[in-house]
Amino acid sequence: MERTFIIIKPDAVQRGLTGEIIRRFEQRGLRIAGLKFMQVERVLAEAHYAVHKERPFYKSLVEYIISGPVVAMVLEGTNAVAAARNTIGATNPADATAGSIRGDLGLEIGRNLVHGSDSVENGEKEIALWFKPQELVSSWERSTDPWIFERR
Ligand code: IDP
Ligand code: MG
Repeated sequence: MERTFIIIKPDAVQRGLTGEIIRRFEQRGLRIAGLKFMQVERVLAEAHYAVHKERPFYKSLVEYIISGPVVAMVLEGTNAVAAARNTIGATNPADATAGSIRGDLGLEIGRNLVHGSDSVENGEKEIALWFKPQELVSSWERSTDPWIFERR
């Protein structure tokens, strides 16, 4: 089962949107495999966003992610990476379509509410960075699974 890594960022937590955002992923059919509420340490934020190190927004991005607690999540399901990215919407909420999390709940790129992995490979790397193996409940049997995943 494909897995993806999600962060409910500090702005979303502060705005009381944690439940609303989890609801959208659950209703999409994605299954929770890991979930924790945490204050992110600077070293972890820097490692997570290392690919953006040379970008002008890197410093403010790290400050944003450590500015308050976040919810870190692992979701699994068919095409979990692409499904979650579509549910999240475009990076800039100004460009995100209505119906997506960013399109419905945000206005600015620097306050875009959620992170979602951009590939299966990066997803696995991010999961390993953020979660210990024993913190994950992978491939558990959800009673609705046969109504969401067609097994052929
Ligand atoms: P993504 O979150 O949609 O994958 P990335 O390009 O990976 O977008 O950028 C990571 C994060 O960096 C974005 O979610 C956003 O919070 C922030 N970011 C990206 N581009 C800009 C920018 O031009 N200005 C300010 N923040 C940005
Ligand atoms: Mg990204």
